[in-house]
Amino acid sequence: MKTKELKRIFWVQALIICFFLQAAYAQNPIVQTAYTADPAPMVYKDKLYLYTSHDEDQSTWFVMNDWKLYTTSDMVNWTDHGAVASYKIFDWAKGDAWAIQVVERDGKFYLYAPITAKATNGPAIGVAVSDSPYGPFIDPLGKPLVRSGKGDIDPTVFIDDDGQAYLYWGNPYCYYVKLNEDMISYSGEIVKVPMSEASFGKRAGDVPERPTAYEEGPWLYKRKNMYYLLWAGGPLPEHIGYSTSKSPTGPWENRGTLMATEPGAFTNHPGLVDYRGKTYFFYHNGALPGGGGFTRSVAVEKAEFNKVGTIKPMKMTGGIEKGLEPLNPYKKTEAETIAYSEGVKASQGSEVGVFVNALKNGSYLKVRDVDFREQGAAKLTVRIGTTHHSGVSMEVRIDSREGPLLTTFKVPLTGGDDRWALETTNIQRVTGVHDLYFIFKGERPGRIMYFDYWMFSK
Ligand code: FUB
Repeated sequence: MKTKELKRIFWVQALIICFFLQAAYAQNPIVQTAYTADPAPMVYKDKLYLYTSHDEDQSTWFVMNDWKLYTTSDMVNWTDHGAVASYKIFDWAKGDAWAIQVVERDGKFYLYAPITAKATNGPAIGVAVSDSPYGPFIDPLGKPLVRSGKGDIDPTVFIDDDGQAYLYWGNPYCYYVKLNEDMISYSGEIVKVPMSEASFGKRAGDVPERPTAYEEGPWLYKRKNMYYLLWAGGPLPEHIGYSTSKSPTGPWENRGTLMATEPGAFTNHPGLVDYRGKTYFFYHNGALPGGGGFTRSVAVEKAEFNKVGTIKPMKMTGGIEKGLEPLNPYKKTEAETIAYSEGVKASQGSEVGVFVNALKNGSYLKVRDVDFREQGAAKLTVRIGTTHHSGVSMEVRIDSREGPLLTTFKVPLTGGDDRWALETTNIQRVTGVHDLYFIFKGERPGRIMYFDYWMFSK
C-alpha cells in the first residue's frame, strides 16, 4: 500500500476515534430533553441552580412561554425541575418569556424577567419573589419594575459585597439602576452606560443605532476586586464579548471576544458563576438535533483566568469531562437527572412532577460517575410505565450503551403517564464507579415508555 493511501487510512481512523470519544464524553448541550436558552446560573448553599428560558419545539420565531430550572452538584448530571414560572405570573404581561435571572437575598429568591407588557405591546422588566429557588414565584408589584421604553430586555442583577444591588439590562444600549434593599424597587435615575468603543469595542458594519459591538445580554460578575460585564455582541450571529472595570458602574474597558461566533444559533447569551472553587461559563447554541436560532440549547465550559485577571477566550466544546463528585445510587434518583440522552423528552404532570418519555426504539439516557462502592448493588427498583400492550423493555447497562447488562425490565402496560408501576428486580452484582445507561426498547412508533425514578439496593 502506498504511503499516501496509508496516511489517508490513518486520518480516517483518527477522525472516527475522535468522533466516538466526543460522543462518549459529550456533555454539551447540557439539556437534551427540551430546547433551552439564555442561561442564568445561581449558586445557593451546595447546589448550582441553572434557570433558562425555553424555546418551544419546532419554533420558527422566539416562541417562549415559561422558564425552566435545572440543578447539579457535580457539573455533569443535571436534574430537570420543569417550568418554575411562566409569563402568566405577571397579570400585566402579554407573553414572551425571554431571558431571566434569579438571585437570592436573605433567603428570598428574586426573578427578574423581561416580558411584553399588554399596555404598550413592548418589553418591560418585571420582578417576582419566592421563598424557594423552585418557586412558586409571585409578582409583588402587579406592574413592571422597569418600563423605560428603551429596549427593556435581558435583566441581570448583581449584589456587591457592600450589599448594594445593581440591575443592568438593555438592547441595543446598556442601562443600569441601583436596586433598593427590598430588591423590588430602585432609587435614583436610570443610567445609560456610555456606549464607547473603548468600553465595548468597534462594531463591524455601519449601524448608527448600534454604535459599538455591544448588542444585549449583559451579565455582571466580580472576582478579586475586578468587575466583569459580559455581553452578547454584534453583528449577527452574535459573539460573546466582555469589559472590565474597578467599579460596578464603570467606566468599562473593552476586553474583546470571550467566545467567537460559531454556526448554529444567531444569538448567544452569557452567564458566569463560581462554584466549588472553579468558574463556569454558560452560553447557548443550536447544537441539538432540530436546533437553530429559535430552538437553542444551553452549554457550559470551565472558565480560566490569566494572571492579570482577563478571562481566557473559550470555544464551544463537548463540555465538562470530569464530574466534581460521584452519584449515590442508593438514594432515589429522578429519571430526569441526566448527563446525556438521545430520543428522550421531559414532561411535567400532576402525579409525579417531572418525568421522562422515551420517544423511539434505542433512545437512552446516561448518568455519569455512579458509585456502587466496594460492597456493590444487587437489586434495582424503577418506576416506569407504557401505553403499549407488549414488546417494551428497558435495558440497564454500565460503561456504555453496549456495556455489561445489569438487567432488563419488561415494561408493564399501565395505560397512561399518570399511572405507574413500581418494579424491583435482582441484577448482575455491580461494584465501583460506572456510568449508568438506561436504554429504551420498543418497535412500535410513538412514545414507547415513560420513566419516573430509579434506586439501587444491596
Ligand atoms: O431569548 C430571547 C432573546 O434572544 C434574549 O433576550 C437575547 O439575549 C437573545 O438570547
